[in-house]
Amino acid sequence: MAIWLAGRRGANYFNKTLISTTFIRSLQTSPTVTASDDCIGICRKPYSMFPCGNSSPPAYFRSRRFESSKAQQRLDFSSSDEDEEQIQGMEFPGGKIGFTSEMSFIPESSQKRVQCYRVLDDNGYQLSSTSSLQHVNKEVAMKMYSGMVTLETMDTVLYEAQRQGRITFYLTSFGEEAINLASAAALTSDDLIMPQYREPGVLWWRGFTLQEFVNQCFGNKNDYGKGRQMPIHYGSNKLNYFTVSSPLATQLPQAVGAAYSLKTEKKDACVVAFFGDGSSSEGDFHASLNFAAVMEAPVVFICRNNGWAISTPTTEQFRSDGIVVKGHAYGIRSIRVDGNDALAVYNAVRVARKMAVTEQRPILIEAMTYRVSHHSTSDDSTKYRPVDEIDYWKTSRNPVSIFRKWVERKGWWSDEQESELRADIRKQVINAIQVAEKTEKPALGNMFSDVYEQVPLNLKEQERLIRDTVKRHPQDYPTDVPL
Ligand SMILES: Cc1ncc(C[n+]2csc(CCOP(=O)(O)OP(=O)(O)O)c2C)c(N)n1
Ligand SMILES: [Mg+2]
Repeated sequence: MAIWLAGRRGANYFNKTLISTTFIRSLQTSPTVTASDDCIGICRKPYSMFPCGNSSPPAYFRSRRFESSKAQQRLDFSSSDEDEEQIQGMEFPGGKIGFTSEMSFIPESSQKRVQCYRVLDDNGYQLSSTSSLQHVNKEVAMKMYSGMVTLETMDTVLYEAQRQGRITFYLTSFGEEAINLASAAALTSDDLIMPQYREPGVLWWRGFTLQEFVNQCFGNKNDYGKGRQMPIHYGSNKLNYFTVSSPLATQLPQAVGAAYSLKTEKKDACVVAFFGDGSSSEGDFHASLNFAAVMEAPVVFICRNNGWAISTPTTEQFRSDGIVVKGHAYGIRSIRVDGNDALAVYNAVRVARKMAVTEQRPILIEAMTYRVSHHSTSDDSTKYRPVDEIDYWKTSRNPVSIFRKWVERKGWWSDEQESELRADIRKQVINAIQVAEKTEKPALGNMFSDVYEQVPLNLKEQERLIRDTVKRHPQDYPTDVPL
């Protein structure tokens, strides 16, 4: 459990350097290689990719991408202190590469792990070296904090509701409240969100009401998905939040496509795709990173590395230093942040968003955190991980408490306000449950609509069968689902 151990090592483990220095540069910004002097019409150099040793490809080789951007820079082939042999590089497909007589394999991993950007320590004290950064103002900070408390409270009440048999399934975001709310705060409402499923706080930030969340979980007629999805599969066209989809990582290639579309339309917005460490094992993740890099799509990938994919720990998921190094491999500027530090997440997402939009390039953020809850109501995580590990993250590294200490120290929050807020939200969620429970379900016919313009014969047949069955066994059919 590398993440857990790292956490135990305490604050010193985390880097204190400024964000601007910690984005892993995907591309060097050295000037492009110029045409060789000895070119006399036919290039004498072997393996020269292009006639005349010209570094720029002829017209038929050039990309047909929408538009080249600042992101499109060529890699420098050598550094100044390397030997003569190295300097005599040659053109290969993809650019000039230096030679070396030393046979050395690139090691499978670097000796030092990529450091983690943070602003606050575990006691909510701001690290001195981060003072030059502009932090959130009072209004934004208090909305972030209220959102974190709302998410925590909604999760507690709806989890209980599932245990009471009132809803079929639930999944909490305990331990990941900072990633949810701080990333949401750093974006604009025009940015499109492609969620995985543990990011409802982003939707709350944009104005999704507690009643809307609860309607979805109850699958009543006011659920935008018309009761056709499992609970927690939220979505909102109005709020630019794509509907959660159960198959992991499918949102990632869609995010790149949507981002490319924003690029062609010259929109002042980006796509923000959330995913877990487990999703990074899907082929879709790799295809998406490569696709985004090559197409220079304005997409911010935010990986919530919470240490677990249900019962699979990250140590069984990959051998690399987490997710952040994969960005580098695909040519994407990347950063690792402390996902339990709301200010670090806010700063990193804000800068990432700006780079994605103004430079038209993808950015990858790996937010280190821990899934404090069981994976979902279908899981019991004490069967595969020690309870004291869970408790450690719940108490010593709780993102809500860390941020609360910071806002309290600023004089923006008090114990009275805290208890008032928690009681008020609990009341609101319980009230929303009562309303949602009384609201009738979507009519039966909705099961067969909205996918095909012309309902195909097999679906028509299925609808006929179910209606016949209901007629024959009305006592088995729920009374709150209109026919
Ligand atoms: C393609 C696919 N494979 C497997 C699953 C089953 N599954 C659902 S959630 C999950 C774990 C995902 O872990 P991670 O991406 O780390 O997200 P987390 O739950 O930790 O937030 C798995 C394996 C799925 N939904 N889709
Ligand atoms: Mg995970």
